[in-house]
Amino acid sequence: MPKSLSTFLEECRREIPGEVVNITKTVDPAHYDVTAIVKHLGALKKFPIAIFDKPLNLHGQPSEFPLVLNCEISQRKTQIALGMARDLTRSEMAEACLAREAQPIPPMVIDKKDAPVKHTVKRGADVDLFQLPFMRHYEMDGGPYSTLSTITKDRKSGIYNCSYHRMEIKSKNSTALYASPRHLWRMYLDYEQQGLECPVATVMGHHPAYHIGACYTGAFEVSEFDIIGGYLQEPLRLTPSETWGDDLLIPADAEIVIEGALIPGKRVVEGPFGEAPGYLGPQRYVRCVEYQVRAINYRQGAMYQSVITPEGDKPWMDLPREGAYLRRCREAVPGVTAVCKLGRQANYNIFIAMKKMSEGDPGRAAAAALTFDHAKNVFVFDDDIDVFNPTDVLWAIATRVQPHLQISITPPIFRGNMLDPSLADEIKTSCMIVDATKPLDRPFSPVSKCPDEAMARIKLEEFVPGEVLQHIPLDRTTYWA
Ligand SMILES: Cc1cc2nc3c(=O)[nH]c(=O)nc-3n(C[C@H](O)[C@H](O)[C@H](O)COP(=O)(O)O)c2cc1C
Ligand SMILES: [Mn+2]
Repeated sequence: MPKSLSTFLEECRREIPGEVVNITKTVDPAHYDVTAIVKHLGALKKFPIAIFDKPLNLHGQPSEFPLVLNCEISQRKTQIALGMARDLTRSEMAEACLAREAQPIPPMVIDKKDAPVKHTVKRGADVDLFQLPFMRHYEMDGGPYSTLSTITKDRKSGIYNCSYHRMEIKSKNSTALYASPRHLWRMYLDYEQQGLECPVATVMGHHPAYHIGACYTGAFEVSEFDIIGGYLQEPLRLTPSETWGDDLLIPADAEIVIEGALIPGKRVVEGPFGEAPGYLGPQRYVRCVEYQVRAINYRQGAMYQSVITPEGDKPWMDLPREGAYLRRCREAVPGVTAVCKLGRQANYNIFIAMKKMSEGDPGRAAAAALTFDHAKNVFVFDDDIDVFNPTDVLWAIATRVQPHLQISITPPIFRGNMLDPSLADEIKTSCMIVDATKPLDRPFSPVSKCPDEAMARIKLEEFVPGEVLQHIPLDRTTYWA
């Protein structure tokens, strides 16, 4: 059976039954009920897949579409989503993502009559986005938003692109889509310069491997449906759209796909919007385009998916990017063993671990990180430091760094991220490199430890019997909650 959100949920119900929770009480996603529930759960460090069976739609009436959140969160769920063994470490998972990208699988086209997403098709005057359970995510959001992956196609080469874009729901058949100056924007401009509408579709629910694959950031010329096939480990099934027929294919096994056109020569004000870095992003009209929705396709029993999570949006969707950093840093310095880029603490911060073979290696790896994505502060550690553990990271910064020797600050010459509220310039940023590795060229105190011989010789259970041990409570003191 082709992979879909339902096949993923079934697998999770089997593998991690405690982590799939149906919430049967009515909720109003457009008035923060869902945000509050997800935040309350997050405060308890609980991140179950939450299926809201009875959300209200934007008419304030019961929606026919359940709302599903938190599929792309936690290591175990990501392993299930990507069909990876449960004993893989996070670095191994990031590397496995790179391997998938290196082995893309081309999509296959199926007839509309065989496509589950064509079970119901609403066109023209029947299009009503207000029937969907869209969320207002954060206080002061300009309206209900959806932040799922959007499909466009290059006019000249026919290459498909998938990228995420915030879109504010403006009316029953229009949204305002915001695009950074990347691939979708380049494709849109090419249509706009010809005075043409840009064909577009947005996938509002699919197997999480689709969502993770759609985060791929690579060369313009790469067909991202092939990359998504690599992540799914099967050909992505596509079918013609209503608006553009064979000229714009849409995923046949998605839950809901909206489609239509990005209008040339028009900009729409949207925002503010609570953005992924954890701050309210500004209202904009630059690169905010009108998205006219001309058809909605959905499968029988379709579910609508949202990707907001309680600890910053999309943590595990960044896994492919963590892999991309690992590859780049390792190309610069072969001794690099791990890179942490995923999680709220690692947004604009990059943590690199390495077996340092020469002085200068940390600077080289840090420079490789700074030429990619949105790296701003790069911290480099020896490989005994677990870069995914904030206590380890801060211990090394405290004890292995002489600030006047090991901290370098660049002039503000790098392109930063417009969502970084600390920017003092419109887009440019300074960067910092903290070399927290031990020096090779002068003596350095060894880390104190119990001799390996003693650890192996002394068996704890011979001194503290199991029945005593099991009654000693776990110390729940946490410094980093
Ligand atoms: C949940 C989520 C929301 C995002 N929102 C936006 C957005 O509003 N605008 C934007 O330009 N990029 C946004 N991004 C980032 C890009 O869409 C993403 O990096 C994309 O996959 C890059 O595609 P491209 O390299 O093909 O342009 C978002 C990413 C995610 C995961
Ligand atoms: Mn792209």
